[in-house]
Amino acid sequence: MLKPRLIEEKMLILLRQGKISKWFSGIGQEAISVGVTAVLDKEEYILPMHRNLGVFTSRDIPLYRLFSQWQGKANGFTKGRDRSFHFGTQEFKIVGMISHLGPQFGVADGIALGNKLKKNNQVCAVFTGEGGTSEGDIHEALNVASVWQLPVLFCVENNGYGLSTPTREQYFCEHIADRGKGYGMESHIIEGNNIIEVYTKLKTIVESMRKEPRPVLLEFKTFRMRGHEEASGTKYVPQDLMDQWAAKDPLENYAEYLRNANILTEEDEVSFKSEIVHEINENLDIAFDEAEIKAAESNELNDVYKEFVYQEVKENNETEELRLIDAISQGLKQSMERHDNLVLMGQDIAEYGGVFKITEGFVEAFGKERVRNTPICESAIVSAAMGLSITGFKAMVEMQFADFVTSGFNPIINYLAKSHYRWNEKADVVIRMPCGAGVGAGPFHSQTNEAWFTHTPGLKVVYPAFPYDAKGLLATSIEDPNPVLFFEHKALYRSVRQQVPTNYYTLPLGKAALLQEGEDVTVITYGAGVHWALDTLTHLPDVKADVLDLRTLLPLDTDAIFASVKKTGKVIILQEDSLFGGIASDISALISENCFQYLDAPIKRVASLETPIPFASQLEAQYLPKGKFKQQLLDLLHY
Ligand SMILES: Cc1ncc(C[n+]2csc(CCOP(=O)(O)OP(=O)(O)O)c2C)c(N)n1
Repeated sequence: MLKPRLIEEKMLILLRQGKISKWFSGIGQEAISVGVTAVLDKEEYILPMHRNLGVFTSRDIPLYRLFSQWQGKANGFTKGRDRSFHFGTQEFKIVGMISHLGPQFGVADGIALGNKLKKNNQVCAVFTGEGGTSEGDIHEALNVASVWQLPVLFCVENNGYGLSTPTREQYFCEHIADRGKGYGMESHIIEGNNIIEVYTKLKTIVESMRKEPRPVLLEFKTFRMRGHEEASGTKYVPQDLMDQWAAKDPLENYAEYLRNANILTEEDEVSFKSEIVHEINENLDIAFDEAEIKAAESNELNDVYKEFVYQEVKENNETEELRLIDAISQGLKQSMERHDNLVLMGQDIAEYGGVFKITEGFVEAFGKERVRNTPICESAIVSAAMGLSITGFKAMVEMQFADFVTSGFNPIINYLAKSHYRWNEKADVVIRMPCGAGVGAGPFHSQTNEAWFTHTPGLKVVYPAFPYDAKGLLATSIEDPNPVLFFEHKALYRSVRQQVPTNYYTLPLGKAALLQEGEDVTVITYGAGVHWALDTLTHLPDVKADVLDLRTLLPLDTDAIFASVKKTGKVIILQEDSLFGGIASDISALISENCFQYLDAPIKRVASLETPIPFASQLEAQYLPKGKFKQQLLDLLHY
């Protein structure tokens, strides 16, 4: 406890000197971080927040590495890409926070699930403040942990304020621990400023959790003695409250206890302090002497994705006719056979087989541990997939409908997509997205929302149009350790058939398919658009078109696009999504920047109306671009 306290005191001085950028203080809360960490084994994961310096020091991270991290230097943990405690390290089994707080609980669920599947009897601990407990992600994760009986120690540090918001404006029950009952979860209130209580209570709880895996909710009563971060101050905190809690300082009280018990002498105290101060100064010198990070674009770009060397697995000669849905199901099944660390999660995917029946029969083949029904909680499940990946599993999450991904948006964008860039940690997760209109399903079961993800570096986006592609691309998406959004068009599930190899085979991501060749015009499309384009062209036998099925949107096969445009000089891009901000716009911009001199006409984009997707079939048909495509194509050819 003394070490984080002395580090903080030093940091407050450096902050005033402008030598570090920001400081979130845990002064007065050290007993919680230190006590929890002391109870866990070093192999057990801890997921701390912004006031848990004691977790990092108790795991014996060399201090110069922490100091470098805070100064944005290379000896830190993020190559200068993220600040303060926003980092993880597999070496020390710490998974640091993202600013959004809540997803940490779901990630802890995933780590605990990994531990449970490995039957290693490990417990993991995750932290949040009482403010964070108001987030939906937290409620979802607590519920999942309870339903799955995951061995997570959920540590809520109730320190009186969330930024300036007092507890009375944050929640309306007496104790946060009372919520345990609602989740069917054991919970305890712990005097967070008393290291002996923290340690002894936790020791009993953790030992019992290792024997009998289950989640436990802990509310640590404590107080935030300084501002939310240093600059914001504590003017809104009544002085008597400050005084009351100052008298409960965990360090002072423990020191006094040790003195009274004749364990700690004055000389000990002096020598402990000087030893630590010496260690701090020595390590600070190392960090200050370290060179500043040099900016190099290629370094940054190279770390967005984990390197993945595509391994071609060849198809055999035996084929069978499959619908798109069967090909996906078969591909997924063969991936389950190939990767015994692959875990599937989704609503109703177990005995029921999923709403589209893609996983029908999977429970019988692979068991309920690997084919997991989830509660309705997309955020916690996506976060749990991240946690599984951290413990060496592969995870596939089935969105019941792609539309519902909005409820899991935060961890996809902020956790999965950014982890490798931030702290070199892969997110070995595939999210399957049954998407698309044309099935009379209205605004919330029809969207094709790939553009929300193609905009986000760190994600891959795959969007096959045929059974053969879908099977091979799904296999590769699962092999790839990076997070992949895998779009499956519902209207194609049962309407498109193809001869598909029966064995497990892979296809490379980032390669478009030239479906037919012609000199007049290039048609660029994907998903249902491919079928609309091919269908339109069968009615225009005189039009000689290159039809390029993109198959993968991120990475995008710009070589194939440019080669075709350079050949034909005319290009039309057909996308099912509404126009503005869709990928057709970016493809158009890329073509105009790279192939302008080859163009014989303006680039055309054809897309859906700028409205939500309507239900009634006449309205939906008007919304979708299929009807407009033919005329737009003819206009382009006559330009
Ligand atoms: C989703 C989200 N909303 C708002 C914030 C801004 N924010 C960061 S920490 C914080 C207060 C957190 O309070 P609490 O969870 O009680 O933890 P404490 O800071 O008191 O330790 C707020 C509002 C954020 N980081 N993320």
